[in-house]
Amino acid sequence: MTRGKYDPVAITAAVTGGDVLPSQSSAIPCRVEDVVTQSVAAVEAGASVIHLHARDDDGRPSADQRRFIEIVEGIRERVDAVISISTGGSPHMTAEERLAGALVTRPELATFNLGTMNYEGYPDPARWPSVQHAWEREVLERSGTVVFTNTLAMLRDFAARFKEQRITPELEIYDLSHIGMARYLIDAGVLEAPVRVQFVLGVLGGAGNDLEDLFHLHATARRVLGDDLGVVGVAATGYPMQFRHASLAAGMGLDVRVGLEDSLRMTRAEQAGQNADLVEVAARLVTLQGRALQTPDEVRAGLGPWW
Ligand code: KMH
Ligand code: ZN
Repeated sequence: MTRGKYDPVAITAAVTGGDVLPSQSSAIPCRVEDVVTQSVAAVEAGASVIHLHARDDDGRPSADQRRFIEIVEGIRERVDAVISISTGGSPHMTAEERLAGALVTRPELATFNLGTMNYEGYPDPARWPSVQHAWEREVLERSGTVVFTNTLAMLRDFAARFKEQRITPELEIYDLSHIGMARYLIDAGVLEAPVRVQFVLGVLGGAGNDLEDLFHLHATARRVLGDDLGVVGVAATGYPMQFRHASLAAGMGLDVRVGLEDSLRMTRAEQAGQNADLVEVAARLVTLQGRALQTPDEVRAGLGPWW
């Protein structure tokens, strides 16, 4: 799908994630109330999609269905937003744990990860943050051994479960091989086209984080998926690439994702105080380029009757 020069784009706020460690920033929301409050503020700052993971109160990634329900209900009571639940969860979770949140919250969207890969958040011990929680130390010590498992059998199973629940999959594309897998799954009737895609730049184990990496992935997806390529979004990790890719994506008419899941900083020296700070920057980058922000209903209209 190609958008026109002035067509609106959507901003997703990825508010907490499962990879960043709470000790890296006190802004990362962990408790249910904090995730809800930050999500509401992100919507008020211009986000129309909220991408959610859940955490325990001490910040450990959680598959607790009750917490997911409380978060989603809390957001829906206060604002209109498209809900996107992670089924990536954390590479340390089982497949059932990863599916748990999406299956109980009736979200419009859930993430759909396309391949097994190395997935390294903290490869360099010299740069490990000092941590407050024992579980964070365990995560750091597992660095170098982390595999994000997404077998073909899992993909078939996740797709079938999404279909039962009428959840639109958002295909997370970290590298070129994931485009080939998307093509295979469409041809095999596992996924229905047009597929919604998000490029995820800068995960160690996936593609790089340069602007050229986005051009290359996008051109390849257009060639391989053709008319089966639907709405495309971009998520890039770290400062300054989150903002550079947000700007580029908006210029290209692609959706934009920002949030503390992907980057903790406003400048090299300053941490974001909350997700809404990052969304405000993204909204400015979008609107400065002559594009409006899509409303949640405009995003819903683009989901299509696929599932
Ligand atoms: N944490 C991001 C790098 C998911 O949740 O399934 C990728 C992500 C995928 O958001
Ligand atoms: Zn995520």
